[in-house]
Amino acid sequence: MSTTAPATTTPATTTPAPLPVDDTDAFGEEVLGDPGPFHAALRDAGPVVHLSRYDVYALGRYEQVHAALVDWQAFASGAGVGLSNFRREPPWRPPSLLLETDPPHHDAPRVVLEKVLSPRALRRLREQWAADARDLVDEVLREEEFDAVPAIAEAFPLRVFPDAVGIGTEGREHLLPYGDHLFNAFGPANSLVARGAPRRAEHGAWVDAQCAREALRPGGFGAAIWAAADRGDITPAQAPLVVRSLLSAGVDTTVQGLAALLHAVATHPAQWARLRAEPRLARVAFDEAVRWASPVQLFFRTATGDVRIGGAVVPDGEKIVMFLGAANRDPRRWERPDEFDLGRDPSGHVGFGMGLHQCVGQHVARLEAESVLQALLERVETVELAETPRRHLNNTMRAWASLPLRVRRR
Ligand code: PQP
Repeated sequence: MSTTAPATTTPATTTPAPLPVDDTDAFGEEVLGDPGPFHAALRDAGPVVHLSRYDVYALGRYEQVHAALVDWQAFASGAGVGLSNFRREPPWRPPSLLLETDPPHHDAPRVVLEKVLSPRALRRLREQWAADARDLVDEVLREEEFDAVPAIAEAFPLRVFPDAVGIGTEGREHLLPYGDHLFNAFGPANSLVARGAPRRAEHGAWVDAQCAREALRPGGFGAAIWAAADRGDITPAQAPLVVRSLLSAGVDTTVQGLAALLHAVATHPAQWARLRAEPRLARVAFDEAVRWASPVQLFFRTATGDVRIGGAVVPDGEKIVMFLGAANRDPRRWERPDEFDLGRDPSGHVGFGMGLHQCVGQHVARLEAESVLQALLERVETVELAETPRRHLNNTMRAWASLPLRVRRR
């Protein structure tokens, strides 16, 4: 089957360019702990590289990652957006109606969720979340030193998001491990996946139970999804899976987005000072942190035909991994890409993806981040690392386990 040619393809008549090969374990502890050198090697090797260890094709340059993200016809999501190819092996859970589908099936759930999570729909949460952030930060700032991962990055999303969805208060401790396993499961079946496997059924059963109409309080995102089913915008059979997407996508991602932002400001005192002087930069600060850290490091697609990328050919049905974190630091696209800099325009980064599947929850993430950052800016003069921070390894997320901070109050 032929595909619509993105701008980066070459005419089908030319001989395919030789494909660089890299045998690095892209999901080994060394790369997960410090992906920068691997990403640089990938970008420099060429527009597309064969990762021999997993027999997949890798994109590390901004141009090709962007082109793949916006070309959903050639780069499909329906066979899964992890390493596992749903055409060849069964998925570990029923596929997501948002993430792991293509048009036309993708579109109705997407339109519903777009409306439920739109900036307009979130306006009613702004005041409450600002107050919640001030309360949390006041509590945390009773100490001069604290671990910002549990104290802020985890505490804030867990305080506001499950309530916004409208689930009950019992069992919320399942949310983070469920998400951690989900994001590991987009990678290979390595020790990180093995570690999560024993409890995944338990976490999954709890999450699934929260998706029923009866489990969701009126007024929340979950009830709004069921209301869309009542209107016929989606089917009643789709509603629980759309709610599951919220619970899958909405916690670990924002936890690590907040952690990335806190790590960025704690290690860039001049940028913190600039934010203090110009609090309107809070929005740019979060986007620049998402570009700089890329909490979601990668997603896969599946070639829907022989797809030409920069002169090479990826065969039909093969998996392609898009290294969002590498694209977000590609010197071909960004000046001084490794610097966290509030002076740049980070828009166009692919940390939230791009195109049809671009993060539908990004307004929620931005509102959470701005609420927390605002509360901190009002109260904190200086912020720095108190100790060396510690990574949490995950196959697809760039995450912190611990971020010890020292602050001076204003
Ligand atoms: C990064 C949807 C989106 C959000 C799902 C699902 C899971 C994760 C994510 C990834 N996601 N930001 O299950 O529908």
